[in-house]
Amino acid sequence: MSYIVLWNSIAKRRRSISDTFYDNGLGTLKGYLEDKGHCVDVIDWARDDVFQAFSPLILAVIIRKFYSILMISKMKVVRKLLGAILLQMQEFLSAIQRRRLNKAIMRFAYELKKRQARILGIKLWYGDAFRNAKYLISIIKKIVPEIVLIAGGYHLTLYEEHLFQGTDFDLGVVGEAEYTLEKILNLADNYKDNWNKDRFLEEIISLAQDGEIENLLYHKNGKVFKTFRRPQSIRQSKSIPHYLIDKNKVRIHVIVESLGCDWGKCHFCVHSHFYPHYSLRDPEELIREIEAMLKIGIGIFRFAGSDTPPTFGMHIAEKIKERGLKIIYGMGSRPIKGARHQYDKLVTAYSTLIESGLRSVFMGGESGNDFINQEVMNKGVVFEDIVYTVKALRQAESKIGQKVYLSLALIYPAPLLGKITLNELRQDNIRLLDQTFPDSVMITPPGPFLHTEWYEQRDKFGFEVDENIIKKAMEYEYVLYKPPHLWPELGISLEGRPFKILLEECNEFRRQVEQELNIPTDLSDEHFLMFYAAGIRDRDEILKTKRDTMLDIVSCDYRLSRKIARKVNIFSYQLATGQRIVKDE
Ligand code: B12
Ligand code: SF4
Repeated sequence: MSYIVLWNSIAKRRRSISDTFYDNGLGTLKGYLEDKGHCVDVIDWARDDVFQAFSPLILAVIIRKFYSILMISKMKVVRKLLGAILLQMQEFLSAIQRRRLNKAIMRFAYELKKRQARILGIKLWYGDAFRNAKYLISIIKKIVPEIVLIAGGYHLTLYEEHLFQGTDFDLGVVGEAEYTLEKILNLADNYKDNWNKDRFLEEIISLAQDGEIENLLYHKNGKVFKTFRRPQSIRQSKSIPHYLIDKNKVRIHVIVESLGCDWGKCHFCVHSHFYPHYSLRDPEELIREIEAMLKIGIGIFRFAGSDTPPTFGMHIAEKIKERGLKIIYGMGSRPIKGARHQYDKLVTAYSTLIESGLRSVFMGGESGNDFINQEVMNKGVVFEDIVYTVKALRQAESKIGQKVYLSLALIYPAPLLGKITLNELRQDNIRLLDQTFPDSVMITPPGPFLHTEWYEQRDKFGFEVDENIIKKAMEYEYVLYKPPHLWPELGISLEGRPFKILLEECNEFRRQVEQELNIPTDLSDEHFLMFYAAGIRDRDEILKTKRDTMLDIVSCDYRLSRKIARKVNIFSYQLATGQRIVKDE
């Protein structure tokens, strides 16, 4: 039996109210490795109390007050003055957060030394979280150099060998890591009483060279190597995550019902790189996992798949109903090609899903223009498909008499290839929103990410990117609320417009959607799931809560987000156990 510590990298401030969900990836690794007899500690700082502890509450409350005045003030001078003061205060807050986070990292390194940890796995996320992970490993190299450092998670799977440039990781594991970590820990069993990091690493590398360890990234003689990627297969074999219930995490379990995407060809998307094949989980297995979560007091779920096709979802929903399980959940649902011709079938599928607990849906629409969706996005669906899929969802909603919250995602602006104007694209998007009237629109600016067609064929799509774009993108902190002129330069331009202009165009469209169409923006299906559980269900309340939680994020006074999380936890517990009172664990 070997011991591994898994640490979740975090940014020094929250990015969203859903940041504190249980991390199912780390939970899965813990579940799998513990079932194999190893010992796993998950250290996850993405918790309500930890985020708050990084920011002095008094300062955060003052910042919040100033922002709320700024939001309603009509006088230009007052706005300018407040803007300048807030900028200084944010910088001061940032410096304090940095100091506190660095101190916590230092304490963590000493704790690892005390525990005599030999293997540390780090789950990487983009931006500030990645910078913090790099700081942690630089400290560990000084304080406990005998620890083997292993990187993993989506950020590593996307950037692979690029992550070894400028970081000191010993190893990386791409994609599903349970099987690779198991091999590494089995090997560590032989070094229990005679730990020797160099010899241990040499043995791993030699096994990797013999093709015995899959999904591994390692370096030798200054070069980075990748081993064969194990095809994922989750039909029967995904482990049930092990969680330690903690009142500072949100009682929502992200459940793997599928991995990858059944389409997988959108030109802007990286998912087929994360998961090269599309695989579905056996609904019976899912039910087993749902029942295990209900036993520990979790009754709210989010399906992890990029897309849960309604027909597959219906099988799961039927099983949930058969077993009489009382849960609520959210999921991703791709618009259906030819939705108009299978309309009745779709209404039936969505109705069954709603009856079994579906309350929120994320749908990628991308745009309301067919040329853009086909030639630029390669979305595989057109305007009519999106409209009829949403209609079917809405009809199912009224048939069952239960509201489902829909987040529709659009990319704006987009490469136009000289075929249409930006104004035409915007008009078509508005037409789409008029006909679908989603509960929220998630609007993102275009980005040519590594491993996407937009990146591979950047000239064709009109993108220009700096030479060191990969390094920059890995650390770039995407902060929605910051005015575009304060964003650091990213080194991307589209059809001659630099990224800051793209951000301004994107913000301008957001304003139009909010003010002219009166549709909230940037609320995802996870937000709606939380709001629903916390009793925030009607439009006005949702709009108000969106504004107020945005103030939480901007000011780092997270009291409202924490209050919502507490309500979600009570709801989730009551749903799972049928008991009315929740204990404060
Ligand atoms: C559900 C979801 C969420 C949920 C829950 C996340 C969770 N894992 O608990 C919520 C809403 C909270 C969320 C938040 C965020 N998410 Co999210 N999320 C997803 C989604 C839809 C599914 C993730 C999932 O459950 N996968 C299945 C699990 C089992 O996989 P996994 O966590 O990756 O774990 C496996 C491997 O990665 C690996 N592994 C995991 N950890 C470690 C650690 C080590 C040491 C090793 C070796 C291996 C390893 O082994 C695991 C088991 O097989 C994906 C998109 C998609 N469809 O895949 C986006 C996605 C992962 N999210 C993304 C992002 C950016 C975020 C945020 C940073 C967004 C933000 N707020 O700014 C936050 C970060 C949250 C945090 N803790 O800091 C990106 C990641 C892109 C990138 N370059 O990193 C994705 C890919 C979406 C996208 N934009 O394309 N997310
Ligand atoms: S954007 Fe969605 S539908 Fe398109 S390939 Fe990615 S996950 Fe699949």
